[in-house]
Amino acid sequence: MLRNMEASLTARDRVGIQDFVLLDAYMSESAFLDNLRKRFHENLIYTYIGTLLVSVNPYKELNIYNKKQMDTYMGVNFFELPPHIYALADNVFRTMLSEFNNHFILISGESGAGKTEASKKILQFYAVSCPSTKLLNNVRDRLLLSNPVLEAFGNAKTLKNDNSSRFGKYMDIQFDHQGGAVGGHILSYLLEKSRVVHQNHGERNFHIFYQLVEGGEEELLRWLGLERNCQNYSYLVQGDCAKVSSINDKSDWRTVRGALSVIHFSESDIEDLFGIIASVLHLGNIKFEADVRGYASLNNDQEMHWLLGIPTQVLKQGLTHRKIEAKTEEVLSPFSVDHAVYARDALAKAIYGRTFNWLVNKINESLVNTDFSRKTVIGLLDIYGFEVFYVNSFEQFCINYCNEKLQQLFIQLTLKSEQEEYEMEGIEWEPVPFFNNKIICDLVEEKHRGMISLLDEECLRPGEATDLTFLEKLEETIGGHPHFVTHKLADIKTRKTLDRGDFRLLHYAGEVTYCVVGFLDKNNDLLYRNGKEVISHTCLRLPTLLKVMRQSKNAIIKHCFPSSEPDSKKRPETVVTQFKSSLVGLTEILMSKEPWYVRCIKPNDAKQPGRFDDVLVRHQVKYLGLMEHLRVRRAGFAYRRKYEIFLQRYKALCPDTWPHWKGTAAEGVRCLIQHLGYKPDEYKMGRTKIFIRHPRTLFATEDTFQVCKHRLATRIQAKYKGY
Ligand code: AD9
Ligand code: MG
Repeated sequence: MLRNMEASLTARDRVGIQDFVLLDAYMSESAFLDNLRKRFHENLIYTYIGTLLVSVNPYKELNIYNKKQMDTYMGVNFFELPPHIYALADNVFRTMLSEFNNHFILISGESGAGKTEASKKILQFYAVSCPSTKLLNNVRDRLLLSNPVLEAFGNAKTLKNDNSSRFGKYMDIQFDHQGGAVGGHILSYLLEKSRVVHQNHGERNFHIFYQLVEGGEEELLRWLGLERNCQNYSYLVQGDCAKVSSINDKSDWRTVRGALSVIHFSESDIEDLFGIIASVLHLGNIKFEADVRGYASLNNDQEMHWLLGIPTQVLKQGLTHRKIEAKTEEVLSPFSVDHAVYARDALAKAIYGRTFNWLVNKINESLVNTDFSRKTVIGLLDIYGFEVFYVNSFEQFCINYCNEKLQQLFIQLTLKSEQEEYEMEGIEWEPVPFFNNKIICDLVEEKHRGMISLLDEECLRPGEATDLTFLEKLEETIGGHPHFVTHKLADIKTRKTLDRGDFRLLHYAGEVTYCVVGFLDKNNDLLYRNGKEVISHTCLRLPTLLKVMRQSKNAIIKHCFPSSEPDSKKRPETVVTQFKSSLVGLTEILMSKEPWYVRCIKPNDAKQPGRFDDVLVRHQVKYLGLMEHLRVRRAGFAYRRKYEIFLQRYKALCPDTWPHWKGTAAEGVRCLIQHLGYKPDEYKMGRTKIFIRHPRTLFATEDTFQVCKHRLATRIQAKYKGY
């Protein structure tokens, strides 16, 4: 027995422990990091903190995601096998089936940490592990194939991640009472539309553009008037990296093209869809020059004739003029070159953004479940991670605000559930203090004084407000807030200076400096322009273009620009306010379900395998709240198990409970632990569970169990040798 224990201790030394709750020095961040590093170098990328799964991106293919592994994890108790994303997926699934309630898995971590990959692995696991019939298989295939399609249209190469999600995604998988996947529904959040017309150096536009140009069939490209060369398209080359070694646009095109057919896109849908993608590329190539009066005129209308089936003259006019309604007539007022470029880009973004929403709806139609019997769901939340770039803009502000909200939810739910469990089980405990990021959420979203309200207010001051007046307003109203910094107080608050047009937020995950340029414009969106150059928003709204789009022969465009849409009278909600409301909706969805967590960690910034950057990882461990989570798990009792499960596993260790215990499970457990010699302060008996204070106690029991199992197996082998 001693030798066995020694062997298991040596193994533990090498590969670390698989559940942080069992870590002796659980208060020490260094010990936490040591364990994570040890495991990472052994290709053990998963570690638990109780039922929370920590995952470190290996940046290389590991042979741990296959059918054999899935089979291994199917139906096995959570802690009985090494940590794995499949174990979590299986546990959620079985809990859902046995308790017949709804669950969600929140996958979080910064950009490139592995959230999207994790969500795909979970989906794949369900696709294989769920019961299968012809009907169910159809749903399964559509669920799986919605992924490459959405990634093609919603993901892009950024400096942080070659396949970065540029939209948030929440997917419900619906199960019948036998666990068959019968349907699904996807909610998408705030696509980063500005990428359509502008990419920073080293970044790309959305994958689909490159896939079409690189992989599209000759005939298709000819029909779309496209050449097989990304360099020819202005919207594809701004980041100067159309080709990326880790991305194969050609084969991705084939996958997407095949997937669209499976998800029930008709041939005419597909034609219309790629007509739109091509038209955005052509739109980007339209150049303007100043005519003799200084007004914009198209210097090249070669591409115009086919664009979305809109008469050339109408489109040309829409891009270079706005109609002003006078008392009795409409007057055409010409644009400057600058404004025409703006109108062109605004149109490209609007077309792409609306088409993306159409795509999500279309996928949802194919996932609709027609069986109205009661279902349970598992929701998967894979949303853009916390981002800090060299220059951070409105998009990063929204993304990081979203991450603040999710962190807040995590805090509420982990504290809440822990507290509730002790309460329900009738056990006393001492709450652990957390850094509560509510203060930052409030700073952003508080009514009247919050940043969102202030931004919206500025967007309502046509002709007067600019990005800089917005910044001034922030300074005036929230300048004294401990998490907000502008150049005036930068030296004092963060000991780092700031440019005049910047502000800094001290997020829960670290400091981010935002450049205020473009905030008003991006927040207004919807073919508006903010009046930075002395012109008011109202006169720069582009209702003319909306009307132009309604003349399109393309069915998707017709759908996306309906004639019922208000074009001038009612002002639509701003982007950030819409986003805020959608996050409120998301929080409500999540709060009504049982939570599970995958916390993803990025081991290095170079996207390289085998590199574990201590400083970078330590920072993530800190802001993901992993130490606090661990402390909460350990504060009261490190382990808790249902009496039935505990008894089932360890009953062989006591002659009174083996092989069958006649009384209740709780009585059986009491008898068992008395036999094992647990001291009274080492455990507590709750209403349905046993709570064990120190992991060492459980460890010892587990080791004894292993020895006993080994002895039993040897005895059985010896017995049957003679046969
Ligand atoms: V972002 O917020 O969308 O920018 P994610 O989603 O967190 O980000 P993603 O899942 O896209 O990151 O992972 C980034 C890259 O890391 C992937 O493209 C893979 O190349 C790599 N990766 C991530 N997880 C794994 C894994 N479990 N095994 C192998 C992985 N490679
Ligand atoms: Mg992602």
